[in-house]
Amino acid sequence: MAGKELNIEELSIWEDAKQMLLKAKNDGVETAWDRLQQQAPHCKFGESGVCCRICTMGPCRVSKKAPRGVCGADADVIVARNFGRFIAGGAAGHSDHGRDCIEALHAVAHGETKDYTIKDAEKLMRIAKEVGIETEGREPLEVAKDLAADFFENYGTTKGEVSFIVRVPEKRRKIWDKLGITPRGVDREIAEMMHRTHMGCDNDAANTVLHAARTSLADGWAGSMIATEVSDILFGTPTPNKTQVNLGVLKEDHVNILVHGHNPIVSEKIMEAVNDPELIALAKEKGAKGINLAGLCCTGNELMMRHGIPMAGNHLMTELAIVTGAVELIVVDYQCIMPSLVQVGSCYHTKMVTTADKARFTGAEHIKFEIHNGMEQAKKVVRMAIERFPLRDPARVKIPNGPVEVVTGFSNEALLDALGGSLTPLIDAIKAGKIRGAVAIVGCNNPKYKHDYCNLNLAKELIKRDILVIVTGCVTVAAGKAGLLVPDAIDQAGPGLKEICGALGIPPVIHMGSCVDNARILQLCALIADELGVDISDLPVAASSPEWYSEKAAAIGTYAVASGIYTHLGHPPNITGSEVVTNLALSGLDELVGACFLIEPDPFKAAELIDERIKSKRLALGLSA
Ligand code: BF8
Ligand code: SF4
Repeated sequence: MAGKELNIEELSIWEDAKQMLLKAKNDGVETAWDRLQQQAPHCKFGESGVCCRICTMGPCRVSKKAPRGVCGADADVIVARNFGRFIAGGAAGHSDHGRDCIEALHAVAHGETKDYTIKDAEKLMRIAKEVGIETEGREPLEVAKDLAADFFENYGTTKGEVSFIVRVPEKRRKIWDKLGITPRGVDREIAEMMHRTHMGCDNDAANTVLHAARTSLADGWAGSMIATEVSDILFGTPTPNKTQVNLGVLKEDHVNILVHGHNPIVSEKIMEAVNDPELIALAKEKGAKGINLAGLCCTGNELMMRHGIPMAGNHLMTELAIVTGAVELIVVDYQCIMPSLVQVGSCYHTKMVTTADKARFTGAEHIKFEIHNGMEQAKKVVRMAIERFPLRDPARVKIPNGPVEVVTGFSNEALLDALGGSLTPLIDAIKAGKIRGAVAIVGCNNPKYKHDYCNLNLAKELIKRDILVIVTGCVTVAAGKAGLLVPDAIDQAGPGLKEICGALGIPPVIHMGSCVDNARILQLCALIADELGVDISDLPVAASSPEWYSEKAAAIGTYAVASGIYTHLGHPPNITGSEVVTNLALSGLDELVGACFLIEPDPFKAAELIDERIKSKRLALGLSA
């Protein structure tokens, strides 16, 4: 390890993380924090977005001394192109995940698999009707065929606009139409982004940024939204349930299996396989008391939302979960899986299994999951985990104590149920100023921050101010570990929020799922805007990703802004080398789409600034501040 010794106290706010960081150090295991130190200081050209590698006349890095690349592109063009491709990467991730879900729905509808079924036929019919498919007197499987076909069309170009455009408030649609950013199709916008950013195409930074917005909208209102809705149809729409979070959910006397990644197509089958009586008997034969399944990151969020499977941790806990020495196997699909997990696993007895051809890791075992063999493959994986239990070295096992209770499962359907069937109580509470607004805190960890410090403190500050917080993605575990995801947390909320959440029996911080589930939040905002007869940008709402790291998080932030939601980020994307792009992000977009980005690393200051924005929106609606 290069550089000065890391001060563990400074790396994370959590006891379980700190214990494992110490153990990692003693066990000689390298973590993301060590590698961050090796990478620092970061290249300033890359950081500000002015390094271009788009053609072989370069690479070019522009500066005051050399303000244009070989082709003549200036900093604005280079930054906009890099940003556009960054957004395309994120949109591709969420949306390709969505496509995998449609493939499963298609296979179920056409009788090509017995491993997956339709768990929520009511939702299937409801969604089909919403996007204009005939449902009267038809069998669910017949409707599912049409719905899968319709959703596949959202990826191509023949429709001219994505199916869930029907959910977008009228005023918002007009804004998009006027700017020419109504999303036509997922693949079309992503491919066009790649085309525009080839040398010699879109050389107007603002124009490129607008297409980045369009690309992100195809993610939010199509790719991610489809992933969420199809997952609900196939695996059930979440309803409130209780479970636990942090590394203490691992069990010393059980075979421990972790699921990591994003698509429930894999994790759902693993969950079923760990309940297989034959496999449980085998685990006992090998000396374990049973099989324990826990989630990491977004696929963990999916299982937690729908089935109350406990979560071991978020992004920066993935390496540390293996450092417990108690994990027999980690099974992954795709996205946000650090390649280092293979190396960390090899320091213990932990096997890493990959399941998707598009996300293979050298050194991991590949067990390919397909729609027709998901169950068989899941059993293989679980059996492999059990076989490894005798290899565990008890002397190297340390599981931090004390998992924390959480309540999860707040789909929009469940939220409506909790509200007694209509949005009216929520809207009345907003009008009365008891709930002053709502903020979705979403996304990641990033070792550049003290782990979860910003995620947690922003959530705490907001609920104190009677602002309802909704969490998705890795922020969920932060909120959960701090005890904010239980009804008792109303004691930490302001008086109005405390009263309303207390009466409804819900926590002041509501878990709405994984990162694709941010689409649920878009839908909720649209429903509230429609109810009030206003645009989404008129609502006293905001989004935030304090510790974000990924292309996907940037795509989410961009579609939130393009949908009219003011969005806070702890740090900017790599755009600061361009005045045009930076000004657009921080203010120009406000005039164009009614929302912009706020960059603020300090969670307390961010809370203040978000609160200011919420105040101004409330006043504009004729409500008290
Ligand atoms: O999609 S919050 S670290 S796991 S990118 Fe990744 Fe960020 Fe976690 Fe899920 Ni979302
Ligand atoms: Fe350089 Fe232009 Fe090529 Fe980029 S596209 S590498 S700026 S010559």
